[in-house]
Amino acid sequence: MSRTAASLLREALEKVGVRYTFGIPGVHNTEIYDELAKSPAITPVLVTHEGGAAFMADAVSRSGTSLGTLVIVPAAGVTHAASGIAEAFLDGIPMLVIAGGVRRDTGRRYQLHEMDQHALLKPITKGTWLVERHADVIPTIYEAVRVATSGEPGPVFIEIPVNLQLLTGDPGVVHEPPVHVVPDVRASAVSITEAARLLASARSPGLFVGWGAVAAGRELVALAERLGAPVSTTLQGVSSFPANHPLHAGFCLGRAAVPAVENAFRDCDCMLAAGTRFGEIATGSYGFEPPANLIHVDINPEVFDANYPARVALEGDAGAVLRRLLAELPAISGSEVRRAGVAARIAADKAAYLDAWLAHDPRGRVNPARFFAALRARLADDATVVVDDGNHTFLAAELMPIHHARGFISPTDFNCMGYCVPATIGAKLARPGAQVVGIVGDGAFRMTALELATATANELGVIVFVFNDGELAQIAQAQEIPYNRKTCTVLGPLDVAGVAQATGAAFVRMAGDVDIERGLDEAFAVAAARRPVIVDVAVDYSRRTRFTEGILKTNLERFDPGTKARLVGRALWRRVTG
Ligand SMILES: Cc1ncc(C[n+]2csc(CCOP(=O)(O)OP(=O)(O)O)c2C)c(N)n1
Ligand SMILES: [Mg+2]
Repeated sequence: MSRTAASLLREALEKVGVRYTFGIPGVHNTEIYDELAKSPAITPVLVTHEGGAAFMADAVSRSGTSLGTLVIVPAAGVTHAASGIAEAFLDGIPMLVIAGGVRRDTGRRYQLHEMDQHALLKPITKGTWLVERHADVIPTIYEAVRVATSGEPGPVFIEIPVNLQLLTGDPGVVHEPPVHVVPDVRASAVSITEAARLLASARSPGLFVGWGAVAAGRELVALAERLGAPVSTTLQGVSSFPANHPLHAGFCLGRAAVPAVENAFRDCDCMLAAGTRFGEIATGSYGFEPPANLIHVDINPEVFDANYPARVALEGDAGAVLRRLLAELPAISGSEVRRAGVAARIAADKAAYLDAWLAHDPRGRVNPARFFAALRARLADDATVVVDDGNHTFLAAELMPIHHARGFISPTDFNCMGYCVPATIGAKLARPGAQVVGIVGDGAFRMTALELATATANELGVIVFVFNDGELAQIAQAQEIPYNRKTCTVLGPLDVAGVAQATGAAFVRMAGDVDIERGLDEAFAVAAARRPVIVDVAVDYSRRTRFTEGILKTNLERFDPGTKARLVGRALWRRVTG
């Protein structure tokens, strides 16, 4: 029977398990929306801006419950969504991007929304497809989903011209989605044995884990315990190892690391890194040197030796490789004693770091450490914390313990401000029964705050904590010493309560430490009643994160002596002249 491409698309999306689509209808996709309205399995979510749609879809995928999907108009919808697509691309997040396309059957030029979408999206997707026949709709979606979810995941793009959506055609034979059997370990047995030998003979082994190992929590815990090794995480991988495990040392490595990591890894002579590319953020601007005995586990072989040479590179799915490694690992004498010593030192260092933060005077404002401690106490272990990009991100990474895999979602390597509010909405849709909170800087909040109207419309009880310091702090702090002036990083006033009123969210103000408990009481009560709430947190940013201090030092030292002298000279001169 002849069918439209819109109905074929709906069937394909249902068969691959899509639960939500995000986007805005236009003349090039209303046939698809009309089909989605009939679907018992898929809810099409109307957003405020396609950029928000892409961040929502990204967060759905990161939550691990279904594949984040966009249904958007060509050209303008695609360019609006591009930031979120690129974030997913650089962070290795699967995403299905479906746009309508201009008619290919009229011979007309200069149609509405006519542009080469494939050229635009090529560098920020794993693949793009233009569907040219009805019979290709379902197989194309299956193939695109395979590409998006295999190897290092990423976004894919499919354009379905509007004439195919409107007109019927031969659907071909409709199959179920194929099951792809991919070897999950490509590393050789010899290299796995070698890695096990290196780890077993190390005096001070350490684990460094990224988002690529987020599904390998059980194996990582087993390995850390067998070795008695401390564990550090990347920013994106904050949730890849439970922070309430005694061997969890904390965030980052080298100069930008928290003290517990700094001490635990000081004498590290063999590092196993899993699911990280050693990117700029992960390494605090490359501010650390791994030991010569570096064992690198990743599903993407391109990352090996890219920034740091690996003694042993193990290609494959992190969980599968680690299971093989555990099977090869001999009994290690003395690892019990090492484990107790490492854990004791980590506990002491974490307590001292927290105490130093709590002792810091927030000058009548909210002490970030006190805020995170109170928030942690309110959250269940399986809660999701979504952040944006800014100083608040690194405060959260250093001070907010995350207990659950996928419980920390951050826009990392594309580092796109504006991510948090829509991603919080996506994460809540993905896991409606879980607590989902966003933490966002006041600068990033302005970019996408109106998306909270989407939360209100969908009765989503999300809490968005706006860390309101009046500045683009992460950049302003970096300007302070070298420039001694804050060009374009001091924000004009914003009536956050007005934003709440405009979007239908509730509003809570937290002006100082004394308001923290009451503010959280109010916010969680509103969220439980399925209404979004904005909490305006008058945060104190006068104490720097270890991350910011570390990267500033690392970057300054990297300059050649002449440049260093010029920059230091300029800073000193400005300090004298004002
Ligand atoms: C789209 C985009 N524009 C600019 C930047 C550069 N940038 C990184 S962090 C930051 C400051 C963010 O300010 P805010 O949201 O207030 O967070 P805070 O640092 O104050 O916590 C800026 C401007 C970026 N990462 N993304
Ligand atoms: Mg700010």
